[in-house]
Amino acid sequence: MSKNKKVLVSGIQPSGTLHIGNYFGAMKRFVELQEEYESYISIVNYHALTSVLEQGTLAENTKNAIIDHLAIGLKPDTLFLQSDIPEVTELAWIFNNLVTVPYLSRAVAYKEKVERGLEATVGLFDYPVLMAAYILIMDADIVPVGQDQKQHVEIARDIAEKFNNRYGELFTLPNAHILKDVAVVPGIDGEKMSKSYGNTIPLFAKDDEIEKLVMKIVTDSKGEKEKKDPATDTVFALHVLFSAEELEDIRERYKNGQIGYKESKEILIKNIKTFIAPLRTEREKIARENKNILETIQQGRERAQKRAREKMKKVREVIGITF
Ligand code: AQP
Repeated sequence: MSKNKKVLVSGIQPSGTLHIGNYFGAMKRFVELQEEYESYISIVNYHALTSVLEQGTLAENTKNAIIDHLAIGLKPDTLFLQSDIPEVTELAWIFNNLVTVPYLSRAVAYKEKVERGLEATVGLFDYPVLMAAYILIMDADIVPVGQDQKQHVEIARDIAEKFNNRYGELFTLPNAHILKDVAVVPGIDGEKMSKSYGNTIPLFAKDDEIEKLVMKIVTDSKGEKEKKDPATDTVFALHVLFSAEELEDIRERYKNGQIGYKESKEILIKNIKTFIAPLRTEREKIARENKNILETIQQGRERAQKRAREKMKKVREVIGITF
């Protein structure tokens, strides 16, 4: 890869079945930008440990997440597991000594997860520091994420500045890369779609699952002939992602009271099925042909390890661990 390319770094937690929010919010851009940027995409299994404690589940989710990324067209040499780069957890410990508890207490995602019932472990609290270590060790210029991760990228930037001020310019300051239209994809309950909220449409859902889930999307109680507001309707928010060609027509029909939610959902089902079918076929093929999925991403692992090791050597020197 060319030295002149800017560096793109991002990741996905194997904390459940990946969904269309993960895809439009982040994964799609990994694929779209992988030639333009020198890209490093990781399945962040140590992050997932903050919410998934069953051994079998974490391993299975991790394997599935690798296959999912290959199925959407990500190149295998771009992909690796976070746990293959132990330097990330090492760097997180160093950063732990730069950030304060009051500063990290401002992290919104931590508060939300605890409010939703996740145990308030030190790991969950420290999640943004581990994320900063991963982003900074790879010297990321841009980090494509959904809106919910914006604050975490800002924390990474703050940590980089603090480190550079204390020890000299070593880390690149990263920027979050967020697209307005897909910043927060809503789930079937209208809240942010999230693996742990039970409100997702899986990225590789089967047809009958798509039908059931879309029919469950919560709407207001307006009748077929009543005027509806596309800006506040979850079904319409998903049309924006899947129904490009019909979008303006559907928008007008909403405003003029010419479409009921049932018909709107039926159109959405048709379009989601059309979108997912080829991805599902590709996924099945990859799962069939790549019996050892870790071998498939070996190059990605080696590429990322080399980069992280070089950076970490410099970090140890400037902080006085090696001399
Ligand atoms: N609903 C969403 N809309 C837009 N982007 C989203 N992302 C997640 N949900 C949406 C983006 O997907 C990337 C990977 O997310 P993650 O797995 O690292 O963690 P997350 O943001 O916490 O995702 P979930 O699905 O909500 O997982 P759980 O329930 O385990 O916490 C990120 O770029 C994220 O912004």
